[in-house]
Amino acid sequence: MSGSDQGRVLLSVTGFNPKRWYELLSARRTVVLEPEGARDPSIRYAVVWKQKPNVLASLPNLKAIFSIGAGVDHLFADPGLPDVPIVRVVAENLTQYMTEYVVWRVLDHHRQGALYRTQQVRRVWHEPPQAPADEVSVGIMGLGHLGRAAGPALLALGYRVNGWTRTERPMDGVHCWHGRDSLPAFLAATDILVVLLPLTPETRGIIDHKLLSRLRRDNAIGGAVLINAGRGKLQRDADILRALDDGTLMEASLDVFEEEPLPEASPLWAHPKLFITPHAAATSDPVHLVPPMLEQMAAFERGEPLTNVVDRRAGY
Ligand code: NDP
Ligand code: OXD
Repeated sequence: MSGSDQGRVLLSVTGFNPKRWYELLSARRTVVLEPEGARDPSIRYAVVWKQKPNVLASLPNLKAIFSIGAGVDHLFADPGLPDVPIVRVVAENLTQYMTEYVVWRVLDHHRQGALYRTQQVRRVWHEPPQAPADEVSVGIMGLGHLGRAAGPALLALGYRVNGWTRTERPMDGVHCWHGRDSLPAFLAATDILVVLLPLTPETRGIIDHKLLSRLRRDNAIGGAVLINAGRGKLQRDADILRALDDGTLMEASLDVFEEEPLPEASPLWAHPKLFITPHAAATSDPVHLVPPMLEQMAAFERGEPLTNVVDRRAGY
């Protein structure tokens, strides 16, 4: 095999138009879209987001799968996922977007954005008491590529920062806990909870009412806050509503939901204490993500190892 036929790429995407991904990948590879790609023996790589089940299983010479996102739960949902390396997105551009989102939401909750928006609508001129950042503890669940970038940005603003991980991960300036047993202590020291976990069998449904009730409510900002930009199935939407209604949570920001798009009939939309974005915290921009994917394919063909490979046993 030679030229552009060497290592063809299947682009398999649901939920958005992959035109730009197709154009940019085509600069260096022959790209095949479904359904033409099915069973094509010249396909070596698949670039995917929520691919249709069993599509990848039909490719006899697939060598590696590239996830269009940092999260790979969409891949593990496929019963026919082939046993080839999975490369996920780790990119400065995406990390920067997530840091912006986390800082934006933490600041808005801490600086009482919802209250001021309500006051403005009512033309109310009133300055409520304001807690300084160094009296507020932000706890990040998941100090991976995204959490480790958000942490220093929050520290630079003066917040106290806590972190919770699966394995031991010390981090300068951050009070770190790891493992399930330490979760209550981490939550009890946290006013604003930021969730940046991957969705795995261990983390599914972890953000429930019981967990939220362990957050510190007697604090400088007057209550507990949840910010979830990890995955929707980490949380129980109904528990969050209940927590907002019974005062367990003062406010929340959700970027992700159990069902996406969030159904029009969902009561979450209209909740006055909830700030909603449509899974937009850190978008995958093909202009930034396709070049490193193409470079990885070329390096792999030169015999070099792939990077940012998913640990299948851990599930992320
Ligand atoms: P990483 O894999 O780099 O980090 C994951 C972190 O979660 C690690 O610190 C890991 O612990 C921790 N973790 C995993 N499982 C557990 C567990 N059972 N208990 C405690 N901690 C756990 O991922 P990223 O930081 O790159 O991304 C995180 C997630 O963010 C993605 O999986 C995706 O779901 C989501 N995301 C959302 C986006 C959006 O727009 N809303 C955009 C991009 C990503 P340890 O360090 O010990 O391994
Ligand atoms: C991702 C996402 O995982 O956008 O990158 O959700």
